[in-house]
Amino acid sequence: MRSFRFTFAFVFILLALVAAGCASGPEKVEYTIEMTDFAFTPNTLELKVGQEVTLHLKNMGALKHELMVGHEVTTDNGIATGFVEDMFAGVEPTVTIGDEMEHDASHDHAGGQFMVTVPENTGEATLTFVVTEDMVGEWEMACFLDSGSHFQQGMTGKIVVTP
Ligand SMILES: [Cu+2]
Repeated sequence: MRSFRFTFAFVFILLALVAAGCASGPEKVEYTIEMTDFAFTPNTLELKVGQEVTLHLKNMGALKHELMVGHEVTTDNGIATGFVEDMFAGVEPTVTIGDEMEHDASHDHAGGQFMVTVPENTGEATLTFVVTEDMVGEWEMACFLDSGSHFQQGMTGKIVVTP
């Protein structure tokens, strides 16, 4: 009788462990990035392939700001305009600005690059995406508003993606 109860407890624990293992889908991580005139805080994020990432952007500045993530800055007559390569190429993050789901926030920048624009004075935006293999590497995040002047004043950061 005693050994029966012991076996029952053992099987139960085993089932609980298996259930816990199955329930762990993609790891979910959330970060809040504060935008100010002219910085991202924190200005470095480390992400891993497979993670479901939610970024909360809060604009505490007096000016409108945007977030773009890519490689190699493009310039037009000396003005920084965006990136040659977009970290979100082929990915459609879910974007909410304030309380509203934005359908045209993504990939609407020149060259089809992804960007999110956040209203000034405590405006908020949220984006959610899953980190893909193609994102592995080091990326720059930046705001190119006001003819690239935010970028020039240091509104940049880094996203490091590891396998
Ligand atoms: Cu800006």
